[in-house]
Amino acid sequence: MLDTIIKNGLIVTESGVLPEGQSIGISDGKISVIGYDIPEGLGTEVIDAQGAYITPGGVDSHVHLAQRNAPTGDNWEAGTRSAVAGGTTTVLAFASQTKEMTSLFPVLEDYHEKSRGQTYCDYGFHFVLTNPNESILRDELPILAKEEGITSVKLYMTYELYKLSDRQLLETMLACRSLGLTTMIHAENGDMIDFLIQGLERNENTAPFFHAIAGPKIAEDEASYRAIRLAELVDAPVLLVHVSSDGAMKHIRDAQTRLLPIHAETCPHYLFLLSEKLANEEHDHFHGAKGICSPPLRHHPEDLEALWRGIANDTFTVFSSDHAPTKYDHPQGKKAGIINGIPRFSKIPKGIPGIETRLSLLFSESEGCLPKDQARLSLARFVQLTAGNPARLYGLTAKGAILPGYDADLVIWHPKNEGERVISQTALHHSVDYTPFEGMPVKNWPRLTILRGEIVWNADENRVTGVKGFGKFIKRSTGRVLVGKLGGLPAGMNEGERDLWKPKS
Ligand code: DUC
Ligand code: ZN
Ligand code: ZN
Ligand code: ZN
Repeated sequence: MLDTIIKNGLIVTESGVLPEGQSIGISDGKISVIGYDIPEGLGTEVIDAQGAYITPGGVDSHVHLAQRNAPTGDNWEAGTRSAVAGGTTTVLAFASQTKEMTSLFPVLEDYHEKSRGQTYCDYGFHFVLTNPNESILRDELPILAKEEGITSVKLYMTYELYKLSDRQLLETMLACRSLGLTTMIHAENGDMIDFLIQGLERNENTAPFFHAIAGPKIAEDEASYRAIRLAELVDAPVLLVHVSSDGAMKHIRDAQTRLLPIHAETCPHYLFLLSEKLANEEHDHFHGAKGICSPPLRHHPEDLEALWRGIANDTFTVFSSDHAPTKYDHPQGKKAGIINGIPRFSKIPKGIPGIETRLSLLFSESEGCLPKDQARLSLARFVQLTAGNPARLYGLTAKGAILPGYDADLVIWHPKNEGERVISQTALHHSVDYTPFEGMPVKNWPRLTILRGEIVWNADENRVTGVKGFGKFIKRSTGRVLVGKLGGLPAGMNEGERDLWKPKS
């Protein structure tokens, strides 16, 4: 017997909207049937979607929760509460190694301890590797992948405490490639940025706005190009995270045209916000700290337009929030960047909240809210970017699609025009004290968020109806390469030349 039937909805898949009149039948938390005239049992709960769109629960594959370097940020409870209130049912967050840790297992235990029993949505971890020593690459990663369900890592090319050399990037990418892991890369040239910070500070240009000058597009372009060529040498699939520049996008596009397995992510702030946010306006100029993220917000409307083209033309594989919240009005939050009464942009924690607003912002620009000729993307592309692709790329095999056998993770939107609202901090569910999207109108908002068949957010009641602890840790499979293909030869190498240097397995 079915536990739940959802009727009168327009079901959206990656191939488009299914013909009208079909229902979704759910049993034991899974989608068991999709079709016309599904019979109800005696105890079947019926949900009326009221003619609105139904999309897969959002998969947000880039969020920062309970991070040691963000003491005022969201813990798992607040972050995942905010996630479900915005239609996201699965998040992937970062378990970060610090340089002095020579094994990843204590880090893993620490992240499990902090999250266990604390979440409103399902979740998994990526590992940030800052010290990828031989035993981690050779002995630990295989165990993490096969037994612990951690099938992706993030590597940094900037920040003293995080960045890896090109040599370390190559060795890590190669190890990950042989295990089928996805390598995420934060591509900014750390030396360029440090050099600029030093020069700006020497000239007393230390207000928040100068953060955007210290992280110019050229620093992202250069590192993105380098990351791509490094990946090409070792034939590794990678994903460039939080891409914000048209130059980086062009390198990615060129690589994709050459059928290299180069994936890319962008985030809401790079589509909607400009560096003028940092110059601020409101009452004192330190408010610009609210818009500090890395890479920085860009200067011109054309920068936003370029990224929207990447959304439309498939350059981007996933659309994530990069939810990296830090309280504004707190001495360990953004205000840690005021030193002896003087704002110092380089000391302001980097990152902005956005887990709850991600889906609505993008949905508002889609054919779900706008006529075809005004929309930035189709509904199918919306589903692909926010759920289908991140689920496949990161090995979430039961997530990201409305198909029989998949988890019944769904968003039921408001029927036309009934979901409009203006984004406001007062309505959000994170624990930080602002949203950088304050005052922005959205055309729709999730009316119901459903996780494994349970309603966890109900906008009609204006409350999170899920319970803390219902979210489960997901052991992921290895992900799929979604762009290009493996097995290509690096430019300039002949068949067989790779055998001369490749480790024998
Ligand atoms: N990288 C992220 O992924 N998020 C916030 C800041 C950063 O450098
Ligand atoms: Zn990053
Ligand atoms: Zn103020
Ligand atoms: Zn991030």
